[in-house]
Amino acid sequence: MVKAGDRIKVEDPLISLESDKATMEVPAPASGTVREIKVKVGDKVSAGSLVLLLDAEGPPQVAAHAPTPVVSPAPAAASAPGGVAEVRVPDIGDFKDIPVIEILVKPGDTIRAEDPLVSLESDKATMDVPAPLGGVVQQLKVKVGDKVSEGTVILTLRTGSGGAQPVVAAAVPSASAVATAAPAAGTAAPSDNSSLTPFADAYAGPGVRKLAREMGVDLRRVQGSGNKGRILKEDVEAFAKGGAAAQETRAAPAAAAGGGVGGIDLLPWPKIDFTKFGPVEVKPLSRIRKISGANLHRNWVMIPHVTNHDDADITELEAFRVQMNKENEKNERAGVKVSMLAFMIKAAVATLKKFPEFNASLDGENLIVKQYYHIGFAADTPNGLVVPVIRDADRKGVIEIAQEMGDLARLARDGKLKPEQMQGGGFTISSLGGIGGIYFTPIINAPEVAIMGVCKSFWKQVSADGKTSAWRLMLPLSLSWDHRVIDGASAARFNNHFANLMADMRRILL
Ligand code: CAO
Repeated sequence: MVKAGDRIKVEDPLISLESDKATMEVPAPASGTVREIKVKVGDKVSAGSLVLLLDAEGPPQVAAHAPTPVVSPAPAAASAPGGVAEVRVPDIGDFKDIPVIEILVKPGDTIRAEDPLVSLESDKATMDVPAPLGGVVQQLKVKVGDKVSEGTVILTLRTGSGGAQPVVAAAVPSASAVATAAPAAGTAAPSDNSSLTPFADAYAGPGVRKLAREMGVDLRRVQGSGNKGRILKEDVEAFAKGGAAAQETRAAPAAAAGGGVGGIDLLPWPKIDFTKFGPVEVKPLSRIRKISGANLHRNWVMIPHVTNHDDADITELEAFRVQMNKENEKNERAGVKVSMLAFMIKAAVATLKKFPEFNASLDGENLIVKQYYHIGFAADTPNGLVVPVIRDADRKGVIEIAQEMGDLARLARDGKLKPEQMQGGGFTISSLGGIGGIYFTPIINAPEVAIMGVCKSFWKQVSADGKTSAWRLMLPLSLSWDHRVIDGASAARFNNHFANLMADMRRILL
């Protein structure tokens, strides 16, 4: 990455090494001018091999540097650096058919050599494919979810006039040359911003970004302690352990007087060798679970949740539903099973119309109140939780919703949901009704501000006058809401209204 005569600074990357598992950069131990390079591409090196001679400015800050694994493939080759170049997946070792998990650029973007273009994720590593040269992105040839191997064309790049010269190797990665990648909001799914990296201006390598993604850390809030503010693994770990406060303290000591503001001061996670106590099996988390885990963690920590529990009397509605499903078996709707959840989606839409602040998102000091009614429902799949979205549920009937829900739940279980089928939700229902339980505290699916959890209906003896009573079928409701946006009184009214609609769906017509 450097040549004789280059002036470099401490920690600037000098050479890249690649083992069968990872690519590593060897950083400069001191600032100075490169006198002579002692290795060439293809040479094999080990700890202690002489890499180059440096006329150092001042004493080296560290005598020898361990290589920093960055798990990043070498730059891809471009076929026509003068006009339109095809950028292909470079040699990525033994990996084949690796899914594209993020597209970090879009047509029209001006990019520089080494800017990351797409992220790939195998079960072993996350890799960014960097631009082999600068130019303007002309056309994307892959999309999120596509599987790629060495040689697959990722995009075409216009490299004509305007500073789009082919670049040798970037000697010093610039702050924008290393973008970050973090999953988008949404309880379980890459959602609205799945096509663009949300933290494009954070300066961190792919390994660090992967760690940040797994730990649910927003890299934009992390102060890098490396060269030129580069974010290191330790910075992410410190931030996740409550270092946010410590980090922000460094920037503004006065703000820290209260202690822990902006971060959580917690003990480090216990590291235990469980084999000391008995046999164990190590099972890597699925991709969905890792992404949903990071999102759920953020939502749980960042949103002041309150959950209100209530019951809806669904005695008549359940009788109607059972009767309707029986009739449907004999008519043109045979095969369409209408579930209680489909009715709940209609009741939710009508309730959101009455309480619009529940169909909203916080954006700084503004509340974005949605005028559309896209309702997500949590679906349990073998790989983890996903949240498909029924769009425009206000314009659909119960049967249509039931049908669509069935299709989406099937796609979810088969792992075939498209990102757009999990985007845009304004409110989510999480039903454990088919399984059991009475109440639970669902975690809000940010950037939404409320979620309705539902458990298994149960028979309860109810008295309206304290003298007589009757057995009624009750549906237990658990509404979690964001206390920054909603108050307890509104939440109680929301549940009340929802329950009244479930008790008598005719009220929706009023
Ligand atoms: N009370 C009692 N029984 C209920 C019920 C309720 N609230 N809701 C559904 N049931 C019953 C149905 O009547 C049906 O019984 P039969 O098989 O005897 O007809 C059975 O449960 C299955 O219901 P369904 O097929 O209609 O499915 P559903 O609409 O309840 O749920 C789906 C569909 C995709 C939401 C569900 O399969 C699922 O994945 N649920 C889990 C969601 C989840 O994990 N949430 C937790 C998120 S927090 O980690």
